[in-house]
Amino acid sequence: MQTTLPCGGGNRGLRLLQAAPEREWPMRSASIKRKTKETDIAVTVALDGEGEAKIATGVGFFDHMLEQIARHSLIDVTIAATGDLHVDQHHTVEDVGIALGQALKQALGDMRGITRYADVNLPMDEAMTRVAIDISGRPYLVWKVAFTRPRIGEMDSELFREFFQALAQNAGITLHIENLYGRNNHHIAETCFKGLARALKAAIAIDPRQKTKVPSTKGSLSG
Ligand SMILES: [Mn+2]
Repeated sequence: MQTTLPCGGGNRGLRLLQAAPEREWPMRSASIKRKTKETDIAVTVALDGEGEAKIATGVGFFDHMLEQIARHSLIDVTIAATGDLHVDQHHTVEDVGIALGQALKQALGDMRGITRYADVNLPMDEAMTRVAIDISGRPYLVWKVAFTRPRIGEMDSELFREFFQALAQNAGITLHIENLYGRNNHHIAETCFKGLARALKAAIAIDPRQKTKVPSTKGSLSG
């Protein structure tokens, strides 16, 4: 019996395929609006973005940190937040963590194809922070970070933990952040955010060897 190749023109069919590459994976994105008596927040994320950031929370140093998340995860992030900053920064920082976490969770959907686990050691001058992440559907934060100043810029240092707690809880991720050493409080804070960004970038990346599968022997990461 004679076999014939489906494409008679040599590798012309292959070249045509290469000339019109199609996106294999739909853009993973989400928008969240969250309004309470304390804060009014709008967040959008595009996981497969280029790290574009449009951030305005009314807390300058916090904006600087949130921009690091976008820039180093390559997630496009917009955050517009107005809050009761006349009380203090607590509600605004925590509620941005809640809304950003909800947006990440919604954008990840059923988590099909993701790498799931990632860890990074993130240096900045004299400071080093380790961040490990499991996009598990099970929220948990381990926070081993100490600051020696009550504020960085105008931001209250104790609120960093509140932000990461709200983010982990609402994104449904297990998140371990440990500052291994460091002296400058600005550097220590920045390594936490950049470390989260780089770990997130790796953990949400689609693994081409399992792109149709949820990375769990349970077959589900819904928590
Ligand atoms: Mn900085």
